[in-house]
Amino acid sequence: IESQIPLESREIWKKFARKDIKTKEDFEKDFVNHVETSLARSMYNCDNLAAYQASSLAIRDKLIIKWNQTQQTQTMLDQKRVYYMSFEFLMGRAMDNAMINTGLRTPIKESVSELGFSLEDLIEEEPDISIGNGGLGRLAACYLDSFATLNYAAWGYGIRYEYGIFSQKIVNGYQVEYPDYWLTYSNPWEIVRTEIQYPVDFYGYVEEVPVYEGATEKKKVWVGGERVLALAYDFPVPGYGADANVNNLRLWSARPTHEFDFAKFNSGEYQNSVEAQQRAESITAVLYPNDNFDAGKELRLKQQYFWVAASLHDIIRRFKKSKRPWREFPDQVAIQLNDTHPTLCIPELQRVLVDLEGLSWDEAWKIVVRTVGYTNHTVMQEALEKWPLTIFQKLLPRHLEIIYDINFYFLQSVSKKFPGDNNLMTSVSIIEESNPKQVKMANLAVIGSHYVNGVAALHSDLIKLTIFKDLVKVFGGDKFGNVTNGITPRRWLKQANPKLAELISSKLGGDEYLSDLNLLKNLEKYLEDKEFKSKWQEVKTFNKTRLSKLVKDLTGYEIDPTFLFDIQVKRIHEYKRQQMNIFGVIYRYLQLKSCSPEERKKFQPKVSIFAGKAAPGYYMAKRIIKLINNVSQVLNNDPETREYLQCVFIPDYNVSKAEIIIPASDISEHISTAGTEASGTSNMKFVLNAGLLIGTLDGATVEIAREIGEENVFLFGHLSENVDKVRASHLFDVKLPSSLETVFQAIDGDVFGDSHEFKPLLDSIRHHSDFYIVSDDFNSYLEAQRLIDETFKGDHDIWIRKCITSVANMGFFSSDRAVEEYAEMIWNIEPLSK
Ligand code: NBG
Repeated sequence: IESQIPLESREIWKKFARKDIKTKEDFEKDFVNHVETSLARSMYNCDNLAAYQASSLAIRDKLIIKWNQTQQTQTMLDQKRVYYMSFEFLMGRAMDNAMINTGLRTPIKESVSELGFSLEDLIEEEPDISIGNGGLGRLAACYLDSFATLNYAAWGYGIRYEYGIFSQKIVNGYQVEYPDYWLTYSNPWEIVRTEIQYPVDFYGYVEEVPVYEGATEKKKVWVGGERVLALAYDFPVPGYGADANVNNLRLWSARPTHEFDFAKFNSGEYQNSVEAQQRAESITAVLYPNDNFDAGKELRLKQQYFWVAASLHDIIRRFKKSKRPWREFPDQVAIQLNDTHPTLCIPELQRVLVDLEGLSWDEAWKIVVRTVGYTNHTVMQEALEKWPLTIFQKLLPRHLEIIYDINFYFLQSVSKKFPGDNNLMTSVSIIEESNPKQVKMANLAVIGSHYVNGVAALHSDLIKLTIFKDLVKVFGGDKFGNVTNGITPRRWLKQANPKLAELISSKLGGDEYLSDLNLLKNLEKYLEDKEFKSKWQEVKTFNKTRLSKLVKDLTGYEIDPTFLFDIQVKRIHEYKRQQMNIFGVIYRYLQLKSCSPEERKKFQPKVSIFAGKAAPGYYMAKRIIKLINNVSQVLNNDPETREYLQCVFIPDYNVSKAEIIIPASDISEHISTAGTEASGTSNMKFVLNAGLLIGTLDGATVEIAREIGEENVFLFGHLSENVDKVRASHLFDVKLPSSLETVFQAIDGDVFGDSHEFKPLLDSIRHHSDFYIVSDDFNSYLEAQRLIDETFKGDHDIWIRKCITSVANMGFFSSDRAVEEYAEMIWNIEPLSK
């Protein structure tokens, strides 16, 4: 590696090279140092916040040393690199994870205590890094953990939103949104790279210029109309294990260029000229709070281009250092599109290669396609990104032309292969001839990449039969495949559930299973081990008690850890059917009310726990939250029934709350209309934490049932292949089962507050054709619930065996396995040799 430092000076550098933290003393020294200098505080003036910050800075220093080594190794080996482009990263908290992954948690805990603090308190000081909406953003975070752990040269690229997903408060049962300004106390985990800034242009026009000075032949170039700077912030991502890599997550922040518009400046419009520049920063100000829904706002397209342009600039700069010819670009670079949000990578790379680097169209296009892979995360129409041509034309005029050309050449090849098939042409075209005309980003992503994958087996089959049916005709089925999602056992077992991890380690003789999750299989040997099983139960009770405390703190309700904990936590969405869950709760309540005190005793006591955010503009989802809260109020205050049934809504669901909630479940609900949930990943987290599932055969739940045995999952509901037929059967007239009828009558009768508030919710089922087939699945759902009660109440040993068997067979769902599949099948890379 090149160095500017003269040979004779290097000895000094080496002598004073920063040493790694190895002992408690190393940490304590760094801690005090950071309190006194970085934070300008002292032992007389150090609260928990300062102690958290000093600890983080000390740990971050350690990560940076490894990070530097990793980057040097990667540069030296000069192997292919992967760039994971994700518009969202739901990282959660960093400190606990960094301590666990580096193996320093125990010594640091002791050090912190010697220094006069409690580690648990310090961990609580850290705000979540919540720059994502839900599963898609958390998946990206799990993959980063696996990239580093498995030693891949793989970076994440995203946006450093100043406001993450809003924080949710519940006021009178309604969701109220508050801004999540997570940078209030600065962020000790990021390193601002003031030396890495790239200009990004928007608007302007396309001009024809000579291919070289004086030439008659012309080429098109874009003349941007507004310029902002993209400034890099780096987040070190530590792999698990003492020697693991520390990789990078690079997030871009928008800044003004500080170049005044001199025309304005001189005409006395100084104020306007500066103000326009300051607006630059709004580009990365806020994350759009929609999950699985496309709102099509211009600022969002601006965010997407800003991020894509900066990232590609960075990637290309790194590639150019190796002085290789362009055709080797795909051998050195793999770009993975996490959903269609970064699809502009395709026209932008084509633009750079053709307009700026002078490659021919065909040469460039081959490079683009070989470089890019696309992961699809939804089949739902309302979530597919489409941009009106008018917005595109204004913001990115040259990119639109390039997209037209891509489409032109593509359709030409289609018409050669399928002459006269106009329907096919319309369906595969990148441009939708609607009013207004739109760019279909998913089609562009498929056409411009060499491989397309879905995120669970069922979903990957479905996209081939639905949204990409015609593109499969054109490209053949081999371009489409599956990589089932995974989760990192470091965060979702060791960090979230330390007691269970400890128990497992004690039986498996160490922590190796955390980096080779298939080793969990050995737990099956202990199915007959009474002592093990009773410890297993103790862990569950501990986790349920831990959650009860959180519930008390956040809602004021006291829930009883001996109850069955039935949990549904995820974004609130009609397709995820929280409404069906709450109708089930109401049904149970009405049953309890209608029977004698003696009969009531036969019921399995249960608490239904909900959490999740609704997109601020999603009316129905907000009604569902209100209904849950109203039901909760009635149930928890009813002296006749509350010993048997309670209900709580935990506000402001996020990653750090998930770490407490998930290990406490007996049952969790994954009850989407079959065929709508692409994968789901909390289903994996719940099972790994020794809870059972109630679910439809949807997304990855299908594969979970395959791995752990169908007898260990409470399955119900119509299968995805029948959903269309079922829907069609009640297009005009929905017949409610009497169970649901009873529930609706109670709601209509104001038992849970003013029924007007819930009318739209009920009407969408009884009068508006029940798109999510709640009425059709309801009885089967109740039956599955009945079976759960019976099993839980019965011989508890059977329940525990089910849980142990399930955990033992979860190896497949490690994000390590998922990432290895991407590496082999799509990126063609090997882990770095150390
Ligand atoms: C979501 C799906 C989930 C899936 C995650 C991660 C989008 C567009 N899709 O089912 O709804 O688990 O992606 O793949 O957010």
